[in-house]
Amino acid sequence: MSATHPISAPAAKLTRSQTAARAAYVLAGNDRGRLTVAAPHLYPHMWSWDAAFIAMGLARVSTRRALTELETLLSAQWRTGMVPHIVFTDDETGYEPGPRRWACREVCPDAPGHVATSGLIQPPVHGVAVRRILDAARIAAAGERQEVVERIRAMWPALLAWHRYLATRRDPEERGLVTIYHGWESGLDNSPRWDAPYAAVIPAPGFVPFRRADLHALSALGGAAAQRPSDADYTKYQWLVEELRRARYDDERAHRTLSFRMGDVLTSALFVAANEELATVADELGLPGADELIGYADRFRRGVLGTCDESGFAADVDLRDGTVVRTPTIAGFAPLVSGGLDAARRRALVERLMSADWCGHPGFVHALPPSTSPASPDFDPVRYWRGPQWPPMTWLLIWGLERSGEQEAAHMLREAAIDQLADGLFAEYYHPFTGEPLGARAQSWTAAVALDLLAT
Ligand code: 2M8
Repeated sequence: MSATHPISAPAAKLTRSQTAARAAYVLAGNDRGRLTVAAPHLYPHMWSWDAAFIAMGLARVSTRRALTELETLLSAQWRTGMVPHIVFTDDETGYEPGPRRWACREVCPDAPGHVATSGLIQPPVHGVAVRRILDAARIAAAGERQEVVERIRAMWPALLAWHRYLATRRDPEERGLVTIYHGWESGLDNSPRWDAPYAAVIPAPGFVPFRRADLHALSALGGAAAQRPSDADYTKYQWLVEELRRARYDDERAHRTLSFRMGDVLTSALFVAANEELATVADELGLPGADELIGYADRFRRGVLGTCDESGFAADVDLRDGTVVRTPTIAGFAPLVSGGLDAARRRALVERLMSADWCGHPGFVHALPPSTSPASPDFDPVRYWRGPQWPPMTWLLIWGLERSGEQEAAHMLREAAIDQLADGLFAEYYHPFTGEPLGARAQSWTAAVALDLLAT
């Protein structure tokens, strides 16, 4: 096991090549052999969508190591096809909720027996990573490319099973929206998107929340409590885990009993894109399932577009009563990832993204997307997904803009992102008005997107 490399602020902004070198150093420090921990102290395990971003970054260093990341994640896949949101390392790290709290193996026969996992999902960006690893292998030696192709072939059934799981058990009514059972499943944990639905999540009397390890992990940096979700939020997060455990992680039961059941528009858009990316891999390598994947992409694109207002801004749907939940959060830009808007609405949405209500706020240090609009009363510039700028989100929007043919906006965001990352700290998120690093440092997915942005 390699030790985590210490990281402190460099005296001056780094050059591009220095930033890339330091990003690779951070990933190497977080490498535990066959997986990369999401962050050294705060997140000492493998997270599902972090792993996909990490694989994209690693692909710029070693396509072989990048594939190992995805193979480790997929080796923890459930019998249903579900890819869990956390794969726990062997360590007794103190992260909460840890394996004992989830008790997946104990209560659900679909959970893998050889490794402890959580019982939730995260956004399915893995297909995007597979596509990029295959592309990165184009410039590799013939032997390496051959190995990459063979290893993608070997993981193909698991990838298809993952997408089938999402398209069936997480969209049983075929609305084209991925159902999530917990804000954690969205990856945007305490986003204002979930404030209204969380009002219906009421812990049973006598429920005792566990100790918050996150605040302890960040205590050395100061100001942790203001940068993380509140205690009230955390109690609800823990209660929902309890509800899921009581439902024995059974999707059919969860759909009937959980007090949080949302159609997540951003996850759905990412699912569209991942299906399309994987379909191109299927075509290129002669693998089965391309039509099925395109079918899923079409259904979920219709689902995403069905939530949009006249300007193309998307919304989530409360699946318990059908309410459309419209919030000024970054998820509204989902159609820039899924595609499908007509040119006029797409233009309007890009203009909105670059406007003073979003990236173009005159007070921002970097013209990058905040997780919540600064024009919203719910905006909080330091608190996690309620305002700060998150490099992986920036990456997704750059990628989406490039795919939609919006090269100019993509270029502006790319340059601003590279400038933000030249602080060399690879923070989890950044204060939009001061540029200050927030949350964890040496966060793996931040380092990974830096490597990718600097290589292309
Ligand atoms: C954050 O979520 C975890 C729970 O899954 C946590 O706060 O403990 C989110 O930012 C999530 O999107 C991310 O994948 C994870 C690890 O970086 O941390």
